[in-house]
Amino acid sequence: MKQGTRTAPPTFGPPPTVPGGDFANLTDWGRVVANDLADSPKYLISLTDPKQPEEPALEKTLISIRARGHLGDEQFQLTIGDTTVQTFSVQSSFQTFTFTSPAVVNASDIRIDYTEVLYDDGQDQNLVVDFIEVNGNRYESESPTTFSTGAWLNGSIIPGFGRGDTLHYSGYFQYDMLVP
Ligand SMILES: [Ca+2]
Repeated sequence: MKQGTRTAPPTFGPPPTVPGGDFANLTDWGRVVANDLADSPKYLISLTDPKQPEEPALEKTLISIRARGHLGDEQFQLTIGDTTVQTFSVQSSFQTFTFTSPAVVNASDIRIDYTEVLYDDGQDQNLVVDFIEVNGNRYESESPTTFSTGAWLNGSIIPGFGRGDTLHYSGYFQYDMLVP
């Protein structure tokens, strides 16, 4: 079967400028213009907030512990919240032990745990913690805001505040506590 005459594909030339001229392609031309406008950067609408939230600053906490043992073979654990983060071995003279937490830590979240206490044939292990520092702020173990559970005081071991800087029995120091 003989095919009919093909229509040439439309070409989009300049718009007609002469009234009464050939408007055959005006509709196509108008669509081209509309598409061009839509693609124009000045018509692009960003759906994202240009004010991106700032990256939170990296916070970390430097914790220092000044401690020694009576025998020099004692150990203690640094506990933050309810997580033991590191075990330290002390000597018989004071040393400063440090731990850097990648998070913000309040002094009251810090506990110095002393759990493995030996008393054998007069070999009396005791842990002495002079103080801790949290980002440079010092908290004394003997402070009335320090709670401890393993200090021998006045003939007995009773948990309480400001009971010295030595743990004679298994227990802990917790700092910067609200005194009831
Ligand atoms: Ca002290």
